[in-house]
Amino acid sequence: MKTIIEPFKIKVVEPIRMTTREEREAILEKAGYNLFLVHADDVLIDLLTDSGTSAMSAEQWAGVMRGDEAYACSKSFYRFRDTVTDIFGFKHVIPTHQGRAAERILFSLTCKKGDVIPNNTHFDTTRANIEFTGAEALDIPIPEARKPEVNHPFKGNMDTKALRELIDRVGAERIPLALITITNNSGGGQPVSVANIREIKEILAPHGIPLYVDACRFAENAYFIQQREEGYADKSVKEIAQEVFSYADGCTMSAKKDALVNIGGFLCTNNDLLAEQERDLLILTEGFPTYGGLAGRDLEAIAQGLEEVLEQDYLEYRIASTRYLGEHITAGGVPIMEPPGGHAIYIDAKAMLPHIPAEQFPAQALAVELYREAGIRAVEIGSLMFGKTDSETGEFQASAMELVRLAIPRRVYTQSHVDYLVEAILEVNKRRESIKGLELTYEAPFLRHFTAKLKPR
Ligand code: P70
Repeated sequence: MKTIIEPFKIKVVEPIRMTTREEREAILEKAGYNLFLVHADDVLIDLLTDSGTSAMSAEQWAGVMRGDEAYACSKSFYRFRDTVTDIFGFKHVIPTHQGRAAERILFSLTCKKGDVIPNNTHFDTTRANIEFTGAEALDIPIPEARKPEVNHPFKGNMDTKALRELIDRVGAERIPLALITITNNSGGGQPVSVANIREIKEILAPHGIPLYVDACRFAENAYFIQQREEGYADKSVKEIAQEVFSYADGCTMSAKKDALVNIGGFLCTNNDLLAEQERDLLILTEGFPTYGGLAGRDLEAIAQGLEEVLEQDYLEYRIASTRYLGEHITAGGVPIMEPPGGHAIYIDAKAMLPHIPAEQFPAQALAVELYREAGIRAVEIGSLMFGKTDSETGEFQASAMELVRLAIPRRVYTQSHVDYLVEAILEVNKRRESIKGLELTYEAPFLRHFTAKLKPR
């Protein structure tokens, strides 16, 4: 059979509700044209994020019932730890309430002012947590990564020449660690190849710089390797993931993505001394090291989710359904970040709305328009998220790209939902020339996109 189907049937359903255009207009105004501030009840199809929005399986819910809620050394912790160790292979596994808690603990112990932390591309909380320590978060993706229209099988790769130059320029002592984000979220959900990760490790090792993986979409990344990288077609995604992690010294993980759960994360390392310091900090702010701010039932659900996410049928369906959305909107003339990514399709708002300058947030304007048209909630990944106004010169620094990310929650929407999305996006594309820009009326000092208020120009 050629048709790729959802490899599950549906046991529990949740209603979704359509609003009228007039209602949505009022909702947008009240929310300051920031979709983070729109009530989920007022959203028909919610593509704000694939984080924490997965549908859990019957086995995961069974795990929730089995969760051992002992404060210390619960049975659920050992199931969680053993599953993580089996796939990720690191010596120490530290549970945290989500990815950014792992980031904060890792960076506050390793980074300081004057340091530089390279990555293919730092995502929002990773960049903010590094900058919060005074260190610099540096993006060095391959040049193709910044050109939406260019096709490349591993567009998430790091520019290894730039990594070598960085070490020569600033010296290894100012680089306490390097990161690689799989898949590259700010850059279109694009995968990183094994060859690239191996080369990064070879560059770092002689300088004693550890490599950490920002691992939240590791299974989708491993599937792309299996499909695209020479020599991996006959390996299982689990074997590929194990190989990827074998080149690293640790990882941060938001379990809200590829562990198919609604909350959770973890931090791993092979460094004994660092692990000890991490556990001390964990006790201070998150919880005892065998639960780290999670309930025993959450640890069970993560362990089960990590096994399910590596199933070949699941990944085949997952990547095909994302690609389906991408192919249908590009066939209708909508420019996207090519090729379609793993967890999301990214519309290239710079190309679609060339009449809106970066300082008027074209991708935010497009995200607002998709909500206005059809009750769809997407997220801006552009100058609202990553742009800055220099506090001294008042000069506006735009983000490299202006993207609208349509993130697909795992196992949640069906093909007819995607057909509805395609219709709505093509409808908005027809009248793209009439879409107007936005201006900021309020912004927080960091991670401004979460709470910003805007108004139409
Ligand atoms: C997303 C969410 C979270 C994330 C990530 C990478 C590569 C770490 C984290 C932090 C964040 C988000 C963005 C827009 C709307 C809603 C949510 N990414 N590293 O959707 O993990 O959230 O568990 O602290 O992508 O991409 P955590």
